[in-house]
Amino acid sequence: MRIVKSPTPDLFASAADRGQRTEPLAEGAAILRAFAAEDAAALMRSLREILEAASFRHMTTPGGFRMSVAMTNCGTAGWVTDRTGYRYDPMDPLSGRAWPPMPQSFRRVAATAAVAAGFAGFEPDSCLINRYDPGARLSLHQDRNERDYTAPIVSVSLGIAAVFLFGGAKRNERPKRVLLESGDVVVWGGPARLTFHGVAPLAEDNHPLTGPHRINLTFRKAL
Ligand code: MD3
Ligand code: FE
Repeated sequence: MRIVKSPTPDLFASAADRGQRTEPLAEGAAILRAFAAEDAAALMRSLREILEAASFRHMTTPGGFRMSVAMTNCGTAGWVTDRTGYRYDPMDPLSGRAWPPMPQSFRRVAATAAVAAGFAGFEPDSCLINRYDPGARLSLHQDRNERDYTAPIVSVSLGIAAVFLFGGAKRNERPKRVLLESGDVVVWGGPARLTFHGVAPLAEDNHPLTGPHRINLTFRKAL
């Protein structure tokens, strides 16, 4: 086969041509290794602006427990939990104002990752931003507060690596453990959309981008 050099290789080359490492996890779920590595610093700059309007806070579960993961949101609606339950709320309960808009840098990484994983046309209206401090964890759960399960969820990991727990359709299935490093992107859709998942307690470490923290962005079509 004759190799013809394209004038704009990065824009039109397939993920495989760009050297993208894609690891299938299950039907409908894939890890795009280092997909967001080059965007990581720009994503963190955008995050700092979001935090000026909507800072990280530890929310309370309906059962009354303080979550070890600190959270905030951007976009048309944000995921929140309090004693009354879980929901997507157009208003930040802490400020009484709308959540900050989703930055262009966030939109672009979510849309391009979705395309790379086979989900064209993904337009998230919500981004839940999780901050893990040393020891913070997320127990096995399903994401089921979104209106439409046909849209995928795109997750971007930044900073300290964490062990992601990937379970099955039922809570009692023993989860697979997968290390997610800074810049890794995971896309979940189709038959994997409602799988149980969680994050093991974060190790004490230091990362040039985030210091002692892990940041995770999850892009959702909530409304
Ligand atoms: C698999 N966050 O915010 S992201 C969450 O790393 C959440 O902060 C984790 O679970 C984190 O709800 C994992 C990856 C992820 C997100 C949603 C999923 C995996 C998923 C929904 C269904 C199946
Ligand atoms: Fe989740």
